[in-house]
Order: sequence, then C-alpha cells, then structure tokens
Amino acid sequence: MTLTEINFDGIVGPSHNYAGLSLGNIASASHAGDPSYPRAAALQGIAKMRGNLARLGVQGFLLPLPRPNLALTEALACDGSEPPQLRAAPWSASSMWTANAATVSPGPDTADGRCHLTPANLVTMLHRAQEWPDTQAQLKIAFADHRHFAVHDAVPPTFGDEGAANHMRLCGAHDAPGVEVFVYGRTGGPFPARQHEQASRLVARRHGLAPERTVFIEQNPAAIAAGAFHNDVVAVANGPVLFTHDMAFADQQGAYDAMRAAFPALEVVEVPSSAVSLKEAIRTYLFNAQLLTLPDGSMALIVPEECRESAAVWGWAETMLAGNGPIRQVIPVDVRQSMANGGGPACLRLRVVCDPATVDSRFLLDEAKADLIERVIAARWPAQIDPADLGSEVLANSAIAARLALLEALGLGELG
Ligand code: SUG
Repeated sequence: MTLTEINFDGIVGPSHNYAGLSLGNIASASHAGDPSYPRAAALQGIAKMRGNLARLGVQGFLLPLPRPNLALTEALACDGSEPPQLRAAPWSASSMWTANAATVSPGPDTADGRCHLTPANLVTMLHRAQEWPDTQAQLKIAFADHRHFAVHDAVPPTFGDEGAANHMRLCGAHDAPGVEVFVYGRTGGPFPARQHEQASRLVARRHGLAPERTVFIEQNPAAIAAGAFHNDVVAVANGPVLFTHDMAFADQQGAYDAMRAAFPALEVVEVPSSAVSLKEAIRTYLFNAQLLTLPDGSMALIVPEECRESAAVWGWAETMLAGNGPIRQVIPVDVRQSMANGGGPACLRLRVVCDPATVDSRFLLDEAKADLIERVIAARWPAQIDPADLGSEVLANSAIAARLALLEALGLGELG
C-alpha cells in the first residue's frame, strides 16, 4: 500500500453561470447577471489539473452533476413567474467546487484504518443542497473498494456541513497518522455561518477519529462577515504547515495553541493584516491556494492569477520567498471563471489520501484522458450563457447532452 494524496478536481459543468446565488460570497454577488463562459471555464480547470499532474504525477477528477436538475425545477413549481434566483438554482454548476463535495479522513487517522468520506449536505444554500445524493453516487463508484473506503450518508439537517472546505489535516507525512482540524462558524452575523459545530463533531465521531488527534476551532465571525464563507478562504494546511491569515479564527492564539497541543510539530506561516488586509485576502483568494508537497519534499503554493495582480499580496509573497520558510514557490493559475463565483484553486479540488491503485481508474487523469476531456468540452460545452437564458429548453437539452457525451467518452455512462 502506497498512500499518497490525490487531488480530485471538479470538472466545470456545461451550465456554469452567474446567478448570484450565494449570500455572503462577495464574488458571486458582484458578478450576478454577468455572462458566463462555460467552455473557457472548463478548459481553465483542465489546464490547472494538467499542471498539477505534471508536478505530482497523480491527479483525479469528479464529473459534473446532472444540470439543470429537472426534479428540482418541478419541486420548486417553476412556471416562469418565480424569482430568477429560484429559476437559476437547478442550473447551478456548483458541484465544480469539490472542496465542498465531502469531508475526507484518511485511513491512518481512523479507527478501522479505512479512508472515510462524508458527503457535505450543503443545506444552507438551495442551489448547493441538491448536490449531495449525486455526489455520493459518484463517490460510491470512485471509492467502491470497501476494504479501503467507507462512503457515508450526509449529516442530517439542520446541521449545515460544507465538507473539506472547513477541515484541515496536519501530519508529518500523508501516510502517517494526522491531526484533523474542524473549523465551524456561529450564527449571528450579517451572513450565514454555513458550517455548524455539531456537523463537524458528528463527522469526526462517525469517521472514528481519536479525540486526542481532533481539534475543533471557531472561525472568526469578522472573517465570515468580510466574505470568508468557508474557512478555506482564509487558511489552508498541508503536512505540518498551517498557512493562515491572522484574522482567520475567533481566538487566533488559542487556535494555534490547540493545534500545537495535538500536533507539536505545527509550523505556522501567518500573513499579518498589516501586510494583506482581510478584504484583500478575500478579494484575491491568496489562502484558497493548493499547498502542495512536491516530489523533492519542498512546498509550492498554487494561487489564483488575481494574487499576482495585487501589489500587497505579491509583495508579501516575494518577501516570504526571500526568507527560508517551508513554502519555496508561489505559482499563479488562471481560474478566473470559477473565481468570479467565489471558487479558487483550492475550492476546485477534494484531497483524498489513498493508494491510487484502490481508486476506480476512470476517475484518474493522464495526459491522453486530459486531451479527450478537452475535445469533448471544446465540441459540446456552450461558449456563453447569459443568466436570462436559464430556463430555456434548448439550452437545457444542450447542457444535458454535453454532460452525457463526456460520461460516454470516459466510460461512465452509469452516472447518466
Ligand atoms: O458555495 N459559489 C460557491 C463557491 C464555493 C467555494 N468553495 C470553497 N470555498 N471551498 C459557494 O458559494 C456561486 C453560485 C452562484 O452564485 O450562482 C456559488 O455557489
């Protein structure tokens, strides 16, 4: 068994659009009504995957969910007189953000030694609450080997659970026992706190995590109020490193102390507000980065292009690189179509520590498969969608057919 970390990126679906559905997500609200470019969006995602495949030698993906979701359209009694945001919900391509697909506890952390996955119920937002049954169906195929994986049901409502976006893992090596850190929010601010403490605790119990290697931390209400609707907008961890803004947690020092008590080797790379304000961190998504351990053991931070364009963020990055901290490279990627809906490089991926040989290989990428996926996207994904098009039967049929063409090409027709 060679346990390694695999990033499963969500392929951007053919109905990708900007309907402004996520209250508290500044990018989603500020791009509401803009035309979207699903083909370009999906190709940006494939280019990111190709980069990481070259860097790491392994990369996975998850398929878009069926959209528009005609059952939800019917359940909402959509007849053309409904508010546009209700009409748009069944069309959302939000499953691209696979950091919200599930919470994953790798085998070395769990009581039975299996990798446990709990699909996120995403109950706070209507357009996201429709995801989990289809996500679970996909996870049950990709991780079907019961000797190595357990795929659970979602946490029951009303405890909101948003998956890996509010979960971090500290470890000496990916295949060694780690400390799992769950970050939850408290209601009361101007925006919803999407991750409920009891959802996090339930997932930890269900996954069989050892209490002494599990930490629960409250997110800073000021961060949620500033637009950090998930913790992964202000912090990310990899190996022993926590990369975080200094306003990420309700009690910043208390959070470090709690993590260090469970994981003494913790190495904190903290960005002070004096260098990058919370607002600028959220605008550029500096922390919604993929912090990767490269084959030579050094770490690289994969950030959105928007970071390079920010004098404050890029200035901080250059100063950080001139020092001798654990992060040795900062690599910008263009995921602007996803970013405009509040999804950066880290939102687009779900990390699963496992032996690649135990995963259904249809979900693993290689160069030839990336070529194939690109060809289907180039031929079938709509070039542009205006929010006014949502509801159109012609567009619905073409989006449904485009997804089915991709499933067929990948031998995954059973997901149809
Ligand atoms: O849930 N955006 C997503 C972005 C999710 C980002 N994921 C992480 N941070 N891990 C959300 O808010 C926008 C859809 C719209 O407005 O049409 C949206 O759902």
